[in-house]
Amino acid sequence: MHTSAVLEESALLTQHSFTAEIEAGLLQDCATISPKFLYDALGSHLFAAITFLPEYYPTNTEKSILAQYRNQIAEVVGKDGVLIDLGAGNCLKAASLFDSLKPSTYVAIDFSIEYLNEALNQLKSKHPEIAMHALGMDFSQHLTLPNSIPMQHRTFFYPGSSIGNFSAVEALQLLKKIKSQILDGGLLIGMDLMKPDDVLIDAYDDPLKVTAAFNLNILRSINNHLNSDFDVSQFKHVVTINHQENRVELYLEALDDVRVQWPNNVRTFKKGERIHTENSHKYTIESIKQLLRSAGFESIQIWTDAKKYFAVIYAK
Ligand code: AVJ
Repeated sequence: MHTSAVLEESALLTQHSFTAEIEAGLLQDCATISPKFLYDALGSHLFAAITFLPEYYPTNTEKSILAQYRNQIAEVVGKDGVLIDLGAGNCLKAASLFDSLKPSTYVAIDFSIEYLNEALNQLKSKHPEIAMHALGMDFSQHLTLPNSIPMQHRTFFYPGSSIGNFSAVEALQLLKKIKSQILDGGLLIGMDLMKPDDVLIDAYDDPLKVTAAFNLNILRSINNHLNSDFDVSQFKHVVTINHQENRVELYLEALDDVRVQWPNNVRTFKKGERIHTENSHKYTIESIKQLLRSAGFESIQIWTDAKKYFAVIYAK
């Protein structure tokens, strides 16, 4: 009861600020939309589809690292704890850890609460022994857990290199926030490593065009939030690699001159003009250690795959 009251309240607060946030981004010279708006109900399903693409190596690689080192990971995490899943999505990754980590409580947090509830209801019947909670929130803004979630023995699970969406400054802020909510537990996080450009381009511009659909869908998500009239067919998915910033960048490029309007405002895009929708930062073992140390983590353990495509880290 307490949890749902908290949820409704935060949903009201955020609804208002999203309009202003989206509008500000669209009106900048170089228009931007925050990647969190990729994850409406359809977007969450499209992202789930991406994770099944053979070209999208992060999910499969992370999965194989988690499987290969499950015993070592279970050892450092310990049993009977509270597993807090940041950006839980379809909850499949966390669920794959249940047998080895044996959590007593599972807290799934995601921006898209409808999608999360769908996923969690299925999981509940499979694991009646685990207390489960779904929280719909934008944890990059506030990471406040209900008082009913114990403080002891928390493991924050932040897989998939989702942290890669954030700039170095934002990532550090979020990691500090996570650290401040850990007493005797830790953080189990997945982070993507730097690799050849062609591998990155294949992963983010796949031949089936699932990622293109995922990226373009953000315009429909924005239409719903803002009451705007973006026409998806007037834009195309573009991927570039920024070597200075060590990241993949996603854009939507206007195929023609485009005029978009919403209550009280309008924005025109010239042919070729781009809207920036996502950054996906890539790390090195050294930059991972540096980032986690700056956030206050003292003990850092890293597992990786043979190709060194991806890293799973336990930090406390
Ligand atoms: C969920 C942020 C980790 O950056 O790889 C996948 C999102 N975007 N394909 C990523 C994404 C396009 C994904 N993260």
